[in-house]
Amino acid sequence: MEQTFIMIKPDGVQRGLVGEIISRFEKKGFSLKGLKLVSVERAFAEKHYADLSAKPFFHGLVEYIISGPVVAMVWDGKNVVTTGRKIIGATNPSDSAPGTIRGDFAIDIGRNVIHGSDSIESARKEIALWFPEGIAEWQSSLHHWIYE
Ligand code: YYY
Ligand code: MG
Repeated sequence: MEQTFIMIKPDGVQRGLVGEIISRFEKKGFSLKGLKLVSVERAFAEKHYADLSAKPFFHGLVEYIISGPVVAMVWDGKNVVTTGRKIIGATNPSDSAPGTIRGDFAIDIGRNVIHGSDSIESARKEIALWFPEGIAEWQSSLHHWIYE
């Protein structure tokens, strides 16, 4: 089954959105395979966002990500990368549809609450970066009530 890396950013943690966000992925039917609260260092945040290092917002983005603890997660399920991005909503909360996490809980692009991998390949890289210790191996006993 497919996996994605989801991170609740420092604003999401500070605003008490951790339970709400986990709940949305759980209720959809996805399975939690990794979970930790971590404060990351600058070099680590720069590595996570390395693809964006030439962007004018890169410095501010890194400052934001290291400004407090984040919740790093791995979620597992059919099409979880694409569906996870849909649950999260568009990058700029001004464009995120109501019903999405960013659409419901964010206003500014630089405080958009959550990160989700944008492809299977970046999910693989991000999971390896954030969970070098590996992730849990288990299958929900509800599996056959969720998948046909
Ligand atoms: O994958 P996603 O988070 O939706 O957007 P990215 O294009 O990967 O950018 C990462 C992160 O950077 C975004 O969530 C907010 C921030 N950002 C920004 O502050 N200003 C922009 N113009 C674009 C992105
Ligand atoms: Mg991205």
